[in-house]
Amino acid sequence: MLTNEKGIALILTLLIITILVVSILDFSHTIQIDTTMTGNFRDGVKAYYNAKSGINFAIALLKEDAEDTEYLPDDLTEKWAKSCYMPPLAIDDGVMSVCIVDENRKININKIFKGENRLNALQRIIASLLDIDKDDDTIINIINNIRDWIDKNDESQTAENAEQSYYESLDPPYPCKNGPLDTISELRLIKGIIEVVKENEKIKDLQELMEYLTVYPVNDNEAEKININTASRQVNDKININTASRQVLESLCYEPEMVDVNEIIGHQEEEPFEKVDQIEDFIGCYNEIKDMIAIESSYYSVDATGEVNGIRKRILAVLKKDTDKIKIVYWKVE
Ligand SMILES: [Ca+2]
Ligand SMILES: [Ca+2]
Repeated sequence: MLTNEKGIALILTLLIITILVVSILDFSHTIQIDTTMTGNFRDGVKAYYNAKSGINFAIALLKEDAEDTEYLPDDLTEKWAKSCYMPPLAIDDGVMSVCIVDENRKININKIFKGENRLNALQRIIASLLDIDKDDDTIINIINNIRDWIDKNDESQTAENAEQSYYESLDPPYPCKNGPLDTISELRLIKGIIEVVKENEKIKDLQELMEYLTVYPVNDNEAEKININTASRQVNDKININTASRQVLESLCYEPEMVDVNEIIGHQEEEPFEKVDQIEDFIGCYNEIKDMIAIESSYYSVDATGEVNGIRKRILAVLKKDTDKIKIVYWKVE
């Protein structure tokens, strides 16, 4: 009996010890995970703040640019435009990098109803990016579907195009926007576009179009705001000739050859245009498109990354440079 009791006691003791050992091991494992999580979380927070410093840095650069009322053009020789070539900056246990690109160097999808020339420029650049003839049915359909997506009415351009009844019939259904695009990604929702891009040899991802197309300013009233007290800067929805890419410049006239792209790019790098009419000699269709080009920019996209111990955070923002302030109009953390 005594032996049995001793035996049970021993087993109990062993069990308790085993439970204790398992608990301690588990506990120490939990502590280890917690420590790792705390470290990752802490590094993530730090990385986020490093990325945020990048945005603040961009705001400071653009504010400085806005305050220089002696020099109005926005061009590639300016400080903000050099940000993309800067090496990552050491900051708070990690690094920060930032790249500012003006949105006015792109063709605005939302402004296609501001005249034939804007619509034609969009048609030509989409055709050129996809390497399809601009008069091909594929391109005409894309353009008409974009028009129907944006225009307020519910009447499709042709029977091929899409308004509410088409989008309602999809699985899952979603409404036709009947208004301006808020982001370039919204192109995904428009009939036919994603299919054409996927099958395309030249462009495989819609994001590649972001380099050439913009939605800013989204609304017309944003573009027309002028501060008459200082009258120095106007928020504009035009294409900045001082920053526009080769592809955008080539889309301005009926034929790419009508634009002396090499001459304009030479000016962008060495001697930026200080007045719109200085470009007259280099653009064959100048008189037709002079109302859609400018030498200044109002919207800038900023891509800022912060990294701490291998943990990265990225902030994508769009800033609007007004006469007297910089406003954040888009913010996304990745
Ligand atoms: Ca400037
Ligand atoms: Ca519509």
